[in-house]
Amino acid sequence: MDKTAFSLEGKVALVTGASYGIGYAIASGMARAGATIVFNDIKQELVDKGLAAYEADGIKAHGFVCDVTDEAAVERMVQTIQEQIGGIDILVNNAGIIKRVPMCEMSAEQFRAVIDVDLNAPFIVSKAVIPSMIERGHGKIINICSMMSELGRETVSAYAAAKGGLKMLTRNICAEYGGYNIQCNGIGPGYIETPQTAPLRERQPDGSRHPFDQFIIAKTPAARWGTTDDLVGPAVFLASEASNFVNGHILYVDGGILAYIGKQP
Ligand code: NAP
Ligand code: GCO
Repeated sequence: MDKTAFSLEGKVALVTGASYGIGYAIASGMARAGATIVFNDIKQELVDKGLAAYEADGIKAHGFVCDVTDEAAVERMVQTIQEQIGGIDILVNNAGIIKRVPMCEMSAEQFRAVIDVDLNAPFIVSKAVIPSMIERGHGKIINICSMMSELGRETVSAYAAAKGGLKMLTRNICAEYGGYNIQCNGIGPGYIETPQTAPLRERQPDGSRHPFDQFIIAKTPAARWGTTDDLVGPAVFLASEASNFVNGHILYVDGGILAYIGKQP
């Protein structure tokens, strides 16, 4: 292996939902490794906010408004990227939503909305980029999975069903397209400090830590929440030639949560 194996120089990376949070950190890390960054978000304000943030970090990113659940819009975006920026070498399916509602109180419509963004959309976007990856003889797809790809918990039935499904979509893309030199892997973040998890970390009226926050610290051998930066090295590795024989794998980046039964009483 030569020292350029981790470089993303000359590669085009599309990171979905990457105006802020985990997607932003991963895209920025890939830019620092040499990639040209393309991202999308669902609203113009978010794309503008993302573009300003990338610029402030010295990164020239390309932003598109696109709802990843809209197949025709995704196909148009991918076509435009290919014509104006170049073939997509790396796809990160990052855009995601969560609804924390006890299962018996959740409507089928709410359930479907989560499945649509967290599972159907990675299928839609992957399907839009794979033909050109096959044509160009290589491709990297990284699906952002979750602890909930392996574990359940109260109130997140739709999210867990979607992220468990995403783990299997990852393996199926590997199975179906590995022969074309396409590697499809997942990253399973532990509990990461982002706006998505902010409600679980809110301070209590008396100033104490949220009970869920305390629970996560006790359940994580690293005894802390993850940061978006913790995900950058694993993402760059899975996007680079250093991982060319890693396929269909879910890399959990969780400070050890999945290895641990929890703090003894
Ligand atoms: P986030 O802060 O909520 O960011 C997700 C991004 O996706 C937002 O910019 C969001 O836009 C965008 N998005 C939502 N629906 C979309 C759609 N239909 N089309 C295009 N973009 C859309 O979440 P995050 O915490 O950074 O999480 C990113 C990914 O990591 C998600 O897949 C999440 O499930 C996963 N994850 C997060 C954690 C964690 O602890 N934070 C752990 C494991 C996995 P809006 O702001 O408009 O919704
Ligand atoms: C929740 C959280 C999680 C995390 C993450 C864990 O309510 O339990 O939001 O689902 O976001 O996906 O890996």
